[in-house]
Amino acid sequence: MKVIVGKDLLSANAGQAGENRVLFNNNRVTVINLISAPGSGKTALLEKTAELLRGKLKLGVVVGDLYTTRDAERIERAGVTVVQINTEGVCHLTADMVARALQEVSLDQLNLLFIENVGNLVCPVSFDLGEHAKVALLSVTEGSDKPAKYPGIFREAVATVISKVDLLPYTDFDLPACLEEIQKINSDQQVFITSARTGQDLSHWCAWLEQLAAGKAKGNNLASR
Ligand SMILES: Nc1nc2c(ncn2[C@@H]2O[C@H](COP(=O)(O)OP(=O)(O)O)[C@@H](O)[C@H]2O)c(=O)[nH]1
Ligand SMILES: [Mg+2]
Repeated sequence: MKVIVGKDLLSANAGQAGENRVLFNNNRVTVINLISAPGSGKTALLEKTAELLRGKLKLGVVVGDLYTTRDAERIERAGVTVVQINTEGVCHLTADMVARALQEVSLDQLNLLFIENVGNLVCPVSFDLGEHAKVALLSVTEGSDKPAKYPGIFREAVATVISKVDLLPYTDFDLPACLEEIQKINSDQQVFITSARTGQDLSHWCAWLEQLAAGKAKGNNLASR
């Protein structure tokens, strides 16, 4: 009997991730793996980002979801090329799933590709998809203790987007404590304090994306380009 242990799965994934990265680099497209808990506002952020970057960067999105195509339909309405991956219950995207989705994308037409990972703060962190940068997103309705409880994603991310700050007055989210915790885990990252509802800080977020796409902001794997 052949037993496949987690380590084998991860090394097979790393091989495909490397191939994805070569493809991204050859097409000069910068790729972000967006990771957060379900419902924290990934799709809402991408809808707004697509509006704000229209005419500035050519954007594409690969959306991972367990079953539905609802997010892809929302992002498509914002006028962006979208490919949906249904993982059929798997709690994270793999490099192989992304490679198949890429067959549907004209990478040479894009400057920036977002991969909206499956809503989960743990599993997606272990699976390199070939991206140049991981971005974490945390909404104020989730509680300010989440960076301390799930440090993996905040350690890996080059930027953290704190979302739904329009809801701050209705929560017990301790923003200074949360920022301090993120700083303790990874002092070398950008933090954006945003609302997709009011547009707060989205201009800074989009300016940073433009810099990242131009190779002027730091990514996890941009040096390899
Ligand atoms: N008030 C408020 N609601 C938001 C914001 N961003 C997202 N939402 C809402 O939060 C819910 C989940 O958002 P969605 O983008 O689907 O989250 P995802 O599962 O991470 O992609 C939706 O009802 C959104 O309208 C925000 O900045 N402020
Ligand atoms: Mg979504």
